[in-house]
Amino acid sequence: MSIATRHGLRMPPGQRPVEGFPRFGTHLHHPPPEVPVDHAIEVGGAVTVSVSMTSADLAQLPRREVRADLHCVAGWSAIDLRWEGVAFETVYREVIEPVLDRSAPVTHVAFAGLDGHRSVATLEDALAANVLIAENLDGRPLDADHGAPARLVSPSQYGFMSTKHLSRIEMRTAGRTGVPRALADRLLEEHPRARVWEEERHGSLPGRAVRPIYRLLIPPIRYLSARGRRSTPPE
Ligand SMILES: Nc1nc2c(c(=O)[nH]1)N[C@H]1C(S)=C(S)[C@@H](COP(=O)(O)O)O[C@H]1N2
Ligand SMILES: [Mo]
Repeated sequence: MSIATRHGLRMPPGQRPVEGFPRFGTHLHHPPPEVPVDHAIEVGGAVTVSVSMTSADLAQLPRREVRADLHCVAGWSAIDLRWEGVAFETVYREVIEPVLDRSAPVTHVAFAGLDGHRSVATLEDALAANVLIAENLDGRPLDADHGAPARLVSPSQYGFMSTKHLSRIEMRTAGRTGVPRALADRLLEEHPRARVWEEERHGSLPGRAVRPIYRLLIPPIRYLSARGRRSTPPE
């Protein structure tokens, strides 16, 4: 039985399963970034004092495991990944809320990676029970291809929300602002919620309508991310 048949019933609209878990993060088409020895996740934005979280700090918090598929907006899905780390909700309650600047309501959270990738989620979506700051995948520490040393994992949203190599969490009083000007930005305009079961694939066009455009991106992304891989791909 093919994995498409085995998983057909639980696939979100317009998604197809892939074998294994390819590296699809291709920000700026570079190999994965080097992680500084003193790496920490900075918490900034609408906070009264910025906080720096090392892996030792994360280790003090209760752990959570999330078993889920990861759905790239281009249309492929990696099936049955087992992530382990700390729920973002836990980090929010324990670390962020005590220092939150309450002079204006915080509505969004931005997650930035060491490679410059940045995702912006509503605070409500980020606080969903299955959103994790993951440090382990399938029982092993994250490798460079999949976001070492820690990444966001938000399985109910398209993959671009799941920022790898997480280096900064920014509390915000607004979402993404400004109108995209470059043609590429307008073609690939991100939906502010990006929920996979609602097929929120695009900011202003119906998800179904943009499926073929996004699908065209799969071969070039595969090529670029394979070129940038840190580990050797299997033959
Ligand atoms: N830092 C960083 N995070 C990222 C990306 C990236 O390029 N850089 N790509 C995003 C996209 S579009 C997807 S689909 C997933 C893919 O995760 P993977 O590279 O572990 O397969 O990572 C997301 N997180
Ligand atoms: Mo993606």
